Amino acid sequence: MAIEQTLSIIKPDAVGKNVIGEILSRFEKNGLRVKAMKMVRLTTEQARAFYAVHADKPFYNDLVEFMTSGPVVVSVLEGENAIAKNRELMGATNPKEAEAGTIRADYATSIDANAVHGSDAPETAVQEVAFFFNNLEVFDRDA
Ligand code: RTP
Ligand code: MG
Repeated sequence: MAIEQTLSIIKPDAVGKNVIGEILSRFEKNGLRVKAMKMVRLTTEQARAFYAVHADKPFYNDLVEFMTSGPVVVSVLEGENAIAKNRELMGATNPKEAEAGTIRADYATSIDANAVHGSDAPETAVQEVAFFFNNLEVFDRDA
């Protein structure tokens, strides 16, 4: 298994529910380390760019509106198989389908307000980390 980095976003609904710490704790308890972190409020332009891959989907405008509705916590998580591990901890996109004990099963409200984002592949992870952080903001493995 490879050591990977992945981008996590704690979405506005979860920040609003005051469960930032609960979610970060799940990452830490499951072998992921926080290597970079910040709280930001995305502009419409930034949210559109971040989710550009979904530009032709019917839910795109709602997604952009939701992601700009309040602050989010963006972090780089590192660990063995971090991309898949994070998505396993997140659970299915639709919280109604998310396995019990996953972040979305416990904290998501709906398919739109679904608590967290996680990169879905090595290429998107690299792109998404670079979208939010420069090299100086992502700390070394042992730091
Ligand atoms: P994410 O990108 O946020 O980690 O979520 P994901 O991979 O599980 O899901 P994805 O297909 O990439 O969709 C991105 C986000 O768009 C919203 N969505 N709404 N109404 C709908 O049918 C629908 N489908 C997706 C969700 O908020 C999803 O997280
Ligand atoms: Mg996705």
